[in-house]
Amino acid sequence: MTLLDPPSQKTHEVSIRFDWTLNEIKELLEKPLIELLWQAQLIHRSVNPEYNVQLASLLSVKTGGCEEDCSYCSQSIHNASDITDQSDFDVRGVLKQAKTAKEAGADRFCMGWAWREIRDGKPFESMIEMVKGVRSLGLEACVTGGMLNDEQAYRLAEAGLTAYNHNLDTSPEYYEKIISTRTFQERLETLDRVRKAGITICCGGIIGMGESLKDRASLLRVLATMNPHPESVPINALVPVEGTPLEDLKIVDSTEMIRMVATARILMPNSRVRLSAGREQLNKEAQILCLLAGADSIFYGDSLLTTSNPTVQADKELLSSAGVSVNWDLYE
Ligand code: SAM
Ligand code: DTB
Ligand code: SF4
Repeated sequence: MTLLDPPSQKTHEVSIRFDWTLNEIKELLEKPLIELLWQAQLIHRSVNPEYNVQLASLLSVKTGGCEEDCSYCSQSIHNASDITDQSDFDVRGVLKQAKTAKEAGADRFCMGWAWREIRDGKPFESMIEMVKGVRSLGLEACVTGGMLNDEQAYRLAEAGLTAYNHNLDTSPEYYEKIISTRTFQERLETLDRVRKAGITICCGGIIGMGESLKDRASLLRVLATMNPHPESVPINALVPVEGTPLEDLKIVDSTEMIRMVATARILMPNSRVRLSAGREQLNKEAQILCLLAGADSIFYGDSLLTTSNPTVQADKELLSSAGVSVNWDLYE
């Protein structure tokens, strides 16, 4: 081997564990950054040698008017944010947007519904048709719509839903400081129903809501002791929205996002770690460090649900300057 040869693709033996302790996770989060990055990279490079990044597009199908009181959220009726309630259960319109997202390069299409729980009837029937339609375009389909019951989970599975997004958001200990209208346990019960129906789980959280490092470790412990691990783990940085109780919180330091992503990669080697809300607050270099440390997916498209996201053009430049692998040929 010469110095010009590419490094070996398999650099590290990766073991999958479900018995992580709070102290072990805290120690990871507290490591000198350079050490943590190295440990995460060894694993990331081994499980994702081409640094493949999945592009997920996000659409808000039902916006605002939600009964939950999540203190970070612009869509809660308890908050004074400037969001107009809007629902568009027009299946054809949504599928048109999914097709456009696919043409722009996305391979997962996520649909958001600002609900405490999924409602049966016309909206649910349209959700089912949307899922079928997105799948028939050859895209992965993801829905996030609050709590659901067994039957709804089975019907979504039958329609071909790839993943259900249901975040735990923060630690069990800090949870009631952020949300009072539902419990952490209720969140876990929905995740259990999703798993039993055979749908993959997309579950992660938010940092920058005033939680401690121990809370971050505790959230990660709940995720990393699930067996199997959630297939997808979105890591969001709080986007402080005017009119919400968290509007005045300071934007989280970029190294905290890098630490969270790296630790999630170490704990859950085979999960997709999705660099989610708050990317506009990270500069190019910080995002590249996240991609290096373990992020293998981003939300791609000019907006998230009610807030903005880096532009498609900026992301194309970012991904190509990082040199990660995205199958652009499929789309251009
Ligand atoms: N109502 C559903 C639910 O809560 O599961 C689905 C929509 S909800 C907006 C999806 C996720 O977006 C939340 O669980 C939260 O993690 C994230 N989120 C919402 N507002 C955010 C904000 N201002 N900053 C960062 N993440 C946010
Ligand atoms: C997730 O964890 N983040 C996405 C997706 N899952 C649904 C949503 C981010 C929302 C950010 C705030 C907004 O745009 O309203
Ligand atoms: Fe409703 Fe979801 Fe927003 Fe909470 S995060 S207020 S459940 S839309």
